[in-house]
Amino acid sequence: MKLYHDPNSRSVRPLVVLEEAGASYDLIPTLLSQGDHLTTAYRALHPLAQLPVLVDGSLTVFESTAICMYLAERFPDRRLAPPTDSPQRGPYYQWCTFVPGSLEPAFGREFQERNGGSVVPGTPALGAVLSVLSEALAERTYLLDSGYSVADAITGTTIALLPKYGVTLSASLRAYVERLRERPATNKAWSLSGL
Ligand SMILES: N[C@@H](CCC(=O)N[C@@H](CS)C(=O)NCC(=O)O)C(=O)O
Repeated sequence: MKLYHDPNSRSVRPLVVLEEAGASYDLIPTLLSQGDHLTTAYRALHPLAQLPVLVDGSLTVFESTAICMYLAERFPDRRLAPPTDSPQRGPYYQWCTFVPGSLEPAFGREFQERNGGSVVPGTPALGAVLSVLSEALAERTYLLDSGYSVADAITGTTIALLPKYGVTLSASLRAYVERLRERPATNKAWSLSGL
């Protein structure tokens, strides 16, 4: 299994999952700053020439959320997703897609507003999105009542990065990041990525 990785990119999310899964994998350094993603060989793996990409034998998967969810199914014994017949499955899908569906657009809005740009109608404010997470995590250890899942790898890694962009986290979100950092696998992946 190979993960194309830049420590300053969304590839940190599947790196956390690979570590949490105890998978054996090769990290293929692909530095955006060096243009490593712009080669013909890399474009053959990702049609938008973006990170991350996972190659598992003859299978290639892009989109960081999809890779994380794929890895949860690929290593079922590690219980990184609730069972398919669990009522937690709905909240699992909800939280796995909350970062790409709500948090990333809200961060984009924040960035546009800071630079005096116009906002895409219907995009929630970053503060509102972070409040939703903050309230959910004030009541539970991880996003799902059933325990840790790849939804936490996706969300926690994103939240942990936000202070680097000048975003202040609530006490609930800071405590969540520290709880995740106490997990040896997550800590290893984050440390490898300067988090
Ligand atoms: N929705 C995609 C977004 C991928 C993405 O924007 N990747 C960034 C790095 S975090 C990238 O490769 N940027 C370089 C570029 O677009 O040229 C995902 O989650 O994988």
